Amino acid sequence: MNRLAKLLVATNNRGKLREYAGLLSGIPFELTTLAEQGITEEVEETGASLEQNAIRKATAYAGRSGFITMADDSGLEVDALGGEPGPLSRRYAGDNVSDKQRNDYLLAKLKGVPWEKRRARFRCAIAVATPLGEVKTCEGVCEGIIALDAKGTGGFGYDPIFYLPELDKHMAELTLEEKNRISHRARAAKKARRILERLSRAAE
Ligand code: ITT
Repeated sequence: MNRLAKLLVATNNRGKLREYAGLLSGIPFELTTLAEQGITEEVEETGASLEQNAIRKATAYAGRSGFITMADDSGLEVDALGGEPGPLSRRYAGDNVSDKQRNDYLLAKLKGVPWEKRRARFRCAIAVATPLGEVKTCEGVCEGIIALDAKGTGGFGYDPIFYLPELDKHMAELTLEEKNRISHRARAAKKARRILERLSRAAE
């Protein structure tokens, strides 16, 4: 039997890695990580959009590793803040702050904003790049509401303050499997799976 080609899942975020291990199960690649490959360089997220940042990360790490590489850039868009923090989601509230501090900052910004004006969405842009520079992208969105306070210990990032009306739960109250059924990343990964299957067939 042929050995499976490797797919580098290029993220330094452990929460994302845990999710991708489930979301990509059964794909025709063996998953590897930046840590496993000993790659420590960070790629700056200087693009104007999530998609541009995902492309920057995927192409840089594919060139560096020699493996087909997948990267995602994700963000939270809050309607009452004109779509902020968006692509700036990681540095919102400043560098080197904890997820909790970022969540507190966002809740403070929305202080006094009534429930019906707290609509928001998570967006995940995935880019899949080959070492030769070919790149494909896809996207997934998950709609919700910024809650009045934080709840739950699952997930990561903004999950504790993101309320899902259909489930009557905050994202951080979901198990990994539940989040992987409905999240922005799950929706994008479903499309990425098709891109990866095509790449695998083309390499046969
Ligand atoms: P990599 O670039 O290494 O993948 P990152 O943590 O920098 O990891 P992003 O730039 O995509 O990832 O994330 C921007 C911010 O959005 C960051 O604060 C994350 O914690 C948050 N975020 C991303 N995905 C999320 C999710 O599924 N749930 C909650 N918050 C999320």
